[in-house]
Amino acid sequence: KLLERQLRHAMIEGQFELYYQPQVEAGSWRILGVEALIRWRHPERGLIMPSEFVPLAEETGLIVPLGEWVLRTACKQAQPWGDLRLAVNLSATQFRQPGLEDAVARALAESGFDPQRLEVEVTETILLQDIEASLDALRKIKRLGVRIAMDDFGTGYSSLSYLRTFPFDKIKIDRSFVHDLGQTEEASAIVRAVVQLGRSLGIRTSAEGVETRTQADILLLDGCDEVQGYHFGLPMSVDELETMLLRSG
Ligand code: G
Ligand code: G
Ligand code: MN
Ligand code: NA
Repeated sequence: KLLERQLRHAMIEGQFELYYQPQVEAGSWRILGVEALIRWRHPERGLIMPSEFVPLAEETGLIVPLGEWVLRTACKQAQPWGDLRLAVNLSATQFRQPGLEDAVARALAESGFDPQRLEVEVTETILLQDIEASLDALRKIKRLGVRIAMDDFGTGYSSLSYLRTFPFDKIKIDRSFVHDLGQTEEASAIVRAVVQLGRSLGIRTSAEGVETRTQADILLLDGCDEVQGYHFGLPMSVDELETMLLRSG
């Protein structure tokens, strides 16, 4: 209850910030885009990570207005970043609320952001609720020209049929598989299988949580299209990202 009150207060006071983590093309190691990740700049406690407040924001429904703030802010901030793509995380709770596609459309319109540059990341938890409603919302978002990525792939009950049913453009292989690359042959076999699956369905594959050069090299050999992780860049503030973009030309 206390945390919930603090969350509401934080929204009114504008204590939330977005950090951005690079998403990189395998092989060329060029930055293709960034993923927006929310942070809470608490006046006393400092920077608070999403694991400490996003679950409560989801339970209380606060994630709906907060998620709209994320969409609007990310589109506005990323607008001047050339043709960099922008990935934004959406919670299952946001799909339970009608009008998610309108919120996406408004964020795009307000900032004049090219819909082709936007990608929304969803986890399979959206599939555990009203599938028809989620599918309808995803289709409407896709009709705006926005891409859809399946986040944390392989962690839950991911049924292969969902890949056929839902209009995913990208699969993000969960970092638990990436962690074991170079240590177990099975991890690489799983990555290759997901890449093959993606290719036969026309879906790009990305790997999360890449922390070493060895992991990156194996992912390239296994055929992953994109990589993301501390090895290529931490989530960073707008200032840090813009400095990095200037340096890399
Ligand atoms: O860096 P990291 O600790 O930022 O993120 C932890 C988790 O919080 C990730 O699973 C991520 O998907 C989630 N998360 C980060 N930012 C957002 C956001 O803006 N909206 C939602 N719904 N989840 C987010
Ligand atoms: O939306 P998602 O759950 O994928 O959010 C990404 C999360 O992964 C964020 O918490 C981010 O800080 C974290 N992350 C990003 N790169 C790495 C990495 O290389 N290693 C680990 N362990 N976590 C990472
Ligand atoms: Mn994500
Ligand atoms: Na993820």
